[in-house]
Amino acid sequence: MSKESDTAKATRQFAVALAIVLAGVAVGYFLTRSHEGPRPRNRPTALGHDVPSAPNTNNMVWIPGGTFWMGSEGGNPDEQPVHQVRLDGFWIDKTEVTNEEFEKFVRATGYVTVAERKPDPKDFRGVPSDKLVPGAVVFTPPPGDVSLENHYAWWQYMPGANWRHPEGPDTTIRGREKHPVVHVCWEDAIAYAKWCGKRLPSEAEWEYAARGGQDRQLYIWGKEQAPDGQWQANIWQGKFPNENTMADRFRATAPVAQFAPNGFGLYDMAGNVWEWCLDWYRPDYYAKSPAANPFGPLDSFDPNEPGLAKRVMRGGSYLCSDLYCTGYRPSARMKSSPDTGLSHTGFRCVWPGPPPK
Ligand SMILES: [Ca+2]
Ligand SMILES: [Ca+2]
Repeated sequence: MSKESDTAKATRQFAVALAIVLAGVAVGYFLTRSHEGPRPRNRPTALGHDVPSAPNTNNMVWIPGGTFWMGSEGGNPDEQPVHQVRLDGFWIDKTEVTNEEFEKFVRATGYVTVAERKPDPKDFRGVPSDKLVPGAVVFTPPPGDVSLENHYAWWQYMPGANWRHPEGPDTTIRGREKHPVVHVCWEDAIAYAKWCGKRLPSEAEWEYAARGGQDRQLYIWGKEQAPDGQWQANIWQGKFPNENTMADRFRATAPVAQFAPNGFGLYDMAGNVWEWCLDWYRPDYYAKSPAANPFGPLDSFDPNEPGLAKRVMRGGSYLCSDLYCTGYRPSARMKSSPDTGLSHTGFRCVWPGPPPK
């Protein structure tokens, strides 16, 4: 499956390293693989936070409890085994959290996202402090064809990029108020969710909600990718990563809710931006998952980067090309380091009941 976000933390570290290389300090590529270093990143921790008090449910949908088949027989190994999961009912946001909504949170609390903070020297030992500048990793299409094996060819660390300035200091979210907020890491998403009395969805809740009552379907809208030639989600058409035909009308993020909702009335459960889930990521979890209300394993393991703990992300993004990534399938799993925000990653929240009167 996609390596689009698989190495998100590596990308961030690589990008910082790149800035340093450019400054003449030859630490280069080594940093991208030095995760086993100083940081105790793989510790089990509590799931998140307390069950919230009643939030505003105006922009939420009640998902009745039930059972569904989680995973995909035809998908990647980490989507198997397909197993039946039973869930209690819950409320979930109809859309991804928008810039406008996130701005309300920041105005009310003064919260500063991780991408806006100076990187902690403890995480980047050997790097001169003056080279550790706040910033974020931005999708930057290369001018020509590149190997799809080399994701560094299209991710670039941009000093000054963050949720307010998605493509760098000279860019703005003005005019993008209804777009999903991006460059928010898992920790930022948790802070937002707490503030509004919600939490992040478990991975099982997310997949159940995404399927919209259409059990065991390849896409959230059914079996066909583009029925009657109509794209059903904001993904990528054309030759990734340097040719974007925009057949779905959108080059990058789209305002939320530009495509038909799924069977539960939820928008952009496929594409637009990846969405953080509560769970730690392990590729073998489905073989051990409890049958009812699973909340993921107690620790994380990614065989590609064993020293780096990762949380689950779901749903794919505007960068999902069929050449490279089919992460917009409802069963597809992705993972990233919880302190990494990216220009194609956001979130939505849930609230575990009670049901509407
Ligand atoms: Ca698109
Ligand atoms: Ca999405």
